[in-house]
Amino acid sequence: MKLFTAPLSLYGRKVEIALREKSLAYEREMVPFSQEAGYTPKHPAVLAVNPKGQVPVLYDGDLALFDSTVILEYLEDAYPEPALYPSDPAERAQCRLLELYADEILSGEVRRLMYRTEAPHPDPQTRARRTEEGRQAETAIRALYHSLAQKLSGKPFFCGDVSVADIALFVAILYAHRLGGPPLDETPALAAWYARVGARPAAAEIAEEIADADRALSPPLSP
Ligand SMILES: N[C@@H](CCC(=O)N[C@@H](CS)C(=O)NCC(=O)O)C(=O)O
Repeated sequence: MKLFTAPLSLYGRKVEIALREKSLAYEREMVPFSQEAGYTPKHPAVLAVNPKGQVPVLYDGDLALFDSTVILEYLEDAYPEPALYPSDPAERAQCRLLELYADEILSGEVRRLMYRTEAPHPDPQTRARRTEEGRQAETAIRALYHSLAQKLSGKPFFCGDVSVADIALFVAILYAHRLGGPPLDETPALAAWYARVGARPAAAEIAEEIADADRALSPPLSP
C-alpha cells in the first residue's frame, strides 16, 4: 500500500493511525506542503485520483482511493482484523456519526485556529478578524468537549473497543491543542480518554511525528 499525505495533514494522520492500529505496512510519500504556500504544487498522483486535489490518497494495488472516511471503510472491509468499527449495525452507525462529528463539526472549529501557524496576514483588519474568529472557535470547542464527555459517559472508548471514532476525535483534539486551543481541564473523563488513546503506540508515534513536523515547518503560534 502507498499513502500520499503530508506531515501536517489532519486527515492523512487519521488514516496513518488506522493503518498502524491494524499493523498494515505502508509506503508513504509526503506531497509538497508549506505554511506559506499550503498544499502546492499538487502532486500528480493525487490529482490523478482525487478531483478535489486533496490528501490523503491511498493506493492498494490497482485500487486508488481518496477521502479518509472512505479509506478507513475500505481498510476495515479488506483487512477486518483488528476491527475498528463495532459489529452491531446501530452501534456501527453511531460510531460513524462520531467520526463525522470529529471530521466535520469539531475539525470545522479547529480549522478556524489554523491561521495561528500561518504567516501573519499583512492586512491588520484581517488579522483582527481572524483573532476574533479564533476566540469564537475556542468557545465552541470547549462546548464540544462537554458534549463529547457526555457521549463518552465514563466508557474507556467511544464505541466499545478502540475505533475510527476514537482515532478521528483524537486527531481533531490533538490539532486543537497544537493550535493553542482549549485544554481538556473542564472534562477530566475526556482528558483521561485522550491520554488513553494517546498512549497507544499508533497514536503516540503519529503525535511525535506531528510535533517534529511543527518544529520543522510551523512558526511560533500567532495570538
Ligand atoms: N474529507 C477529506 C478532507 C481532506 C482534506 O481536507 N485534505 C487537506 C489536507 S488535511 C488537503 O489536502 N488540503 C488541500 C486542498 O484542499 O487543496 C478527507 O477526509 O480526506
